[in-house]
Amino acid sequence: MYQLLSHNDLDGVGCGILAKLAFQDKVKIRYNSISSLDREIEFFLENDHQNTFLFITDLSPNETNEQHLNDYYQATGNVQLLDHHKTALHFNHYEWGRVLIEDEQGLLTSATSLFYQYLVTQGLLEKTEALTEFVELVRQYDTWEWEKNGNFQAQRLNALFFLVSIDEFEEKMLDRLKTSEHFNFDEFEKKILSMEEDKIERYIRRKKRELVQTNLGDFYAGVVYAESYLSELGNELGNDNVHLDYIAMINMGSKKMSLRTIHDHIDVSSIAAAFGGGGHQKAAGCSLTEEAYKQFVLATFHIEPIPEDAKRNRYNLKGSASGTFYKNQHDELFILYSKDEIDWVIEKDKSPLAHTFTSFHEAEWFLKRNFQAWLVRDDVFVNYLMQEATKARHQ
Ligand SMILES: [Mn+2]
Repeated sequence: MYQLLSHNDLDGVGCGILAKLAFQDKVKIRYNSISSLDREIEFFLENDHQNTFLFITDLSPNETNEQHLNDYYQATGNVQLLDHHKTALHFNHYEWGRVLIEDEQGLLTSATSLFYQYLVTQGLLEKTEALTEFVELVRQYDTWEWEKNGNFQAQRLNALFFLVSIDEFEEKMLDRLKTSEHFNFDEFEKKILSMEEDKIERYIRRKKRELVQTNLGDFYAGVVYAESYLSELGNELGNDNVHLDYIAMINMGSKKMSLRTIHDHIDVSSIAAAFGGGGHQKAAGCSLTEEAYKQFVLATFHIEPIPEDAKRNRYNLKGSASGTFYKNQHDELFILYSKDEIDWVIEKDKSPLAHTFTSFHEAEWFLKRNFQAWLVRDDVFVNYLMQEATKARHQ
């Protein structure tokens, strides 16, 4: 017999689907959240399944269970952990641990891609085209490579995963992977997926208006309350607010916090680790501990959301050397311009700041971090210019 303990996200369930294809009814599968895994491991070890081979994928146990699993491995040889999270790298010290973030070709891995490779290499599963395509979609979604590649099939697969129950998803996928030559969505799925995409877009648009900006330690963070579509939301908020180091999405109901960054130089897994959580460099999570609550909720509750930059301007445009207009909540007006296209200047209420910048982006980054200003709409910009012109005429 086999037992698989895996994560309850698409990548974790991808492992479950592979296990069912490889072992059929000889495998028992339990999907877990990060926090429920250790209970499951204890339960497994207490119930003494000496002949059961245990797989753990996409998640890592705590120190106590690490020790107990090693004892179990010494006694039976029946454990294999496969993961791709940076916070799990120490499991490579064990014969039964394999944690790989990047494969031999330099591609980021996912638990599903590692498990697929493992099962095929061990002769437990036969490689097929449909299966390889499915595993690749899961990998691209889990590592966010789909975005770079514009691979919306991967995003759609995850959307479908959230639209149906895990059981239903497993059943649909198993059926397709066993019978189809290639991995595709059917007409009905395409229809509901397009409805779902509209819904996600509306949700994200609403959440964009609720984002608050705060300075925490060395970092500037955007904080928002959210419980759905966290990957898409975190990514869009990050891309819309490149001046923020990371986005913290707080789910008050489950008392959990998800962190996302779009920046290569920020590691949100280390920020999550400070609150007892973990994850990847660009996506991590933790419980909303007392301390996290104080910093991210209590201290930010009074802060007004940052208005978004005006979207449909024709005149007040970013990067224009003659000047781009911004405003903040204290009604201060900022003009960002360059006299020589080399030095960029921020003018605050008509007097230039001492500090100059080497690019528009650097200047805007500084402005947004320190003054929480947003790009004003054309009408504000035009009114200002008209007032100035009137003043000049009367002088
Ligand atoms: Mn994963």
